[in-house]
Amino acid sequence: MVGPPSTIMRVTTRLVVSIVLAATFVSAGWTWFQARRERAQLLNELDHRGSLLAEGLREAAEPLAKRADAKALSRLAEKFGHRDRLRGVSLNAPDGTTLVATAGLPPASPPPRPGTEIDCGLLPGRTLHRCAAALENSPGFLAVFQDASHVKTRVREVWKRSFWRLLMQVLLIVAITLWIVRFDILAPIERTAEWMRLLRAGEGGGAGPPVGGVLGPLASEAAGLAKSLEAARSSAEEEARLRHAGHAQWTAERLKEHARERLKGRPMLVVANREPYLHVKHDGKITVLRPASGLVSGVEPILKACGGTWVAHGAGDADRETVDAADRVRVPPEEPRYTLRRVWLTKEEERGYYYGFANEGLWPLCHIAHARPQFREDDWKQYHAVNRKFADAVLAEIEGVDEPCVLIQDYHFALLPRMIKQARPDARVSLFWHIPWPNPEAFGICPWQRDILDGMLGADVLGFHVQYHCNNFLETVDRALESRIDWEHFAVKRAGHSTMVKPYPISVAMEENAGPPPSREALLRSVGARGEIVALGVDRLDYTKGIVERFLGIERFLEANPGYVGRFVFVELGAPSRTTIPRYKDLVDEVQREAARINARFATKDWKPIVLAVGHHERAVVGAWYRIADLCMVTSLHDGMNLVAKEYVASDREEAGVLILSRFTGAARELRDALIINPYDVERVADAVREALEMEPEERRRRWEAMREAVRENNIYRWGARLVDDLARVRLGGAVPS
Ligand code: ADQ
Repeated sequence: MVGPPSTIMRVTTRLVVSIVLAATFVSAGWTWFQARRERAQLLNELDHRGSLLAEGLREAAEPLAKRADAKALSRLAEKFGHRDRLRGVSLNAPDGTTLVATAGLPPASPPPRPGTEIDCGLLPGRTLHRCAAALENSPGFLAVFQDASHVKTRVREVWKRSFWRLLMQVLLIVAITLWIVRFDILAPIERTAEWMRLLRAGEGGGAGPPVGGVLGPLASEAAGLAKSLEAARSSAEEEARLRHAGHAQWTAERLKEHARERLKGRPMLVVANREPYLHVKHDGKITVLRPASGLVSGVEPILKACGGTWVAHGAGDADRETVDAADRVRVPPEEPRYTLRRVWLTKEEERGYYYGFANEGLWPLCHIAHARPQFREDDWKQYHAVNRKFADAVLAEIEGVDEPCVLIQDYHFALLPRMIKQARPDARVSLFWHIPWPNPEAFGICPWQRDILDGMLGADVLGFHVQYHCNNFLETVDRALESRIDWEHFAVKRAGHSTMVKPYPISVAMEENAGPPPSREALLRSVGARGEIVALGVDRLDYTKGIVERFLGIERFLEANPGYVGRFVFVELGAPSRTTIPRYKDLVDEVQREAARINARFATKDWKPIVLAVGHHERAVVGAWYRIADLCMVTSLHDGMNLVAKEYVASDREEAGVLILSRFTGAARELRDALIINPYDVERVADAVREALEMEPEERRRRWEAMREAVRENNIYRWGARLVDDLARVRLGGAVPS
């Protein structure tokens, strides 16, 4: 236990003394006021009663003055003044000398003040109250005396009552203050100190400090601090482990350091259609969504290290409510390190630029998946206009920044590199193309191919996932534009400006120490699936992902291997995507129709072979499925890289899993120990499923470890580091591309 800190006790004492002083001051003031009121009221009563008596006695007593008949005066006084407080009556000469008086009265009494008919008041220094009334037919005056000792007593009582009340209040205040300090401040501080001690010793801390209430805000800050500390510690441990193992593996920390050193602290600017944090409304509250994206995990560490800005389309329904006047918001929300600058698009712009030219034009153009690209003049205009809009936002953000670094992402922004470079020749600009690049004949059908190539060649560094896509790009440029291709260094020289074209295979981070494995039964139950062998598919519902081809392979597998009916289940986590485009809507129907047809063929009373779980699942849920699936199937017809394949391999599983992987993915070039298939070859897909399920455990383990080693070596942080390196190496000062 930690002893009560003396500072807190000092503060508490000060607090108590201040409260007591304040209470005493207020109470004394109030009592003084009450005592005065009480005294005035009692004197008033005496005045009133004395005046009545003096009035009543004056006429009858006047003759007694001449006779000096004290006895008669006493009788008279008793008759009139049979009252509690009456002490006596006197008749006095004009100078105050008593002529005749009842017993026990002073020998003289001051004459009434001139101008008063009946003069009442306390006699100075006495506990006597006197009312004097001038006689009517002779000089002199009549005085009525009353006992006023009760006035003092009552006033004293008021003060005494007040004192006891104050004392009770003070005791209560002290007790309550001590109670609050002890249980609401000292106890949580003691618990937090103990929690911090354990944290420091590396023995706990995970759940955050065990306090709430008034210290709640402090607690959540401490929890954030603890999280950072733990992350730093585990990263340092990881570094130490790798150093010990002689590895030079890339980690988020290492990438941060590397970026800081290579970019010499220059801020970085990332442009992507997708934002790293979306603000959305959920149950009337604004929450933050982090999209599952390889791009975000690769680029964010660089921004966290160097600071800078991420420019993206603000697509969350509460995005506008969370930005400042310049459309900026600091992120990550829990520990702001860089700025997210949101660009707003109208419905027409989104339709033309995003759904139209990017996803109905460029997407099918670059993927060989037998979907006809749609090229509409209007879409192209919107694409151009939105690229201009983003260029303006980027230029505003880098104004005044010396040699800024701009990392542009994907096929949504083919025109952006040139727009930026023309306005800012001193900027280092890269464009990373996340999807494949087809051969020159295929790309040549695009009516605006020259504008697109020209826009892209504004970049200093141009990246694709694999060398094959780089080669296709260089050949396309060779055919379509006047330029010089340097095949030795993979660069395009045009009008004095050079663009380096290189492969940067994107990747994921390895999942380490993910905790106890999830419950297989609970996961299967959550989607209404049954089966002792689980195969998994995770995709955006996109026609390039070969989902229907996968189903056909499963159908053939069950046909050829009936022993697996009732035992094997395939679960597809399919996220609806671009659903306003007819081809995508048709695909959802087709996928559902095919699953229903195959299920109808093989289903038993309580089992079916294909379970569709359509929806965008939480990252943690997808991760849990990776950990329990015996087999993961990636059957893309064409795919730049495919991160699902790598995510499965990177997952923290107890048992080795098997990956079936399309040869038309970029990932197939690295994960050579997967079962590589051609998704159009239904027989081979079916064979691969059987081969996966019947593979010798040793072989399975060997392949699994080899694939993990490949992902560990080439992880997402390495991807980011290589991009940063090449951007930092760019020699500025060449001719400005015009
Ligand atoms: P995508 O075509 O989106 O990416 P992919 O690389 O497989 O394809 O990445 C998909 C991501 O979305 C993965 O992180 C996956 O976990 C997640 N995801 C898929 N289905 C999901 C679901 N139902 N619920 C939740 N999350 C889901 C493009 C290119 C790829 C390239 C990447 C990165 O088409 O070739 O690999 O960019 O460069």
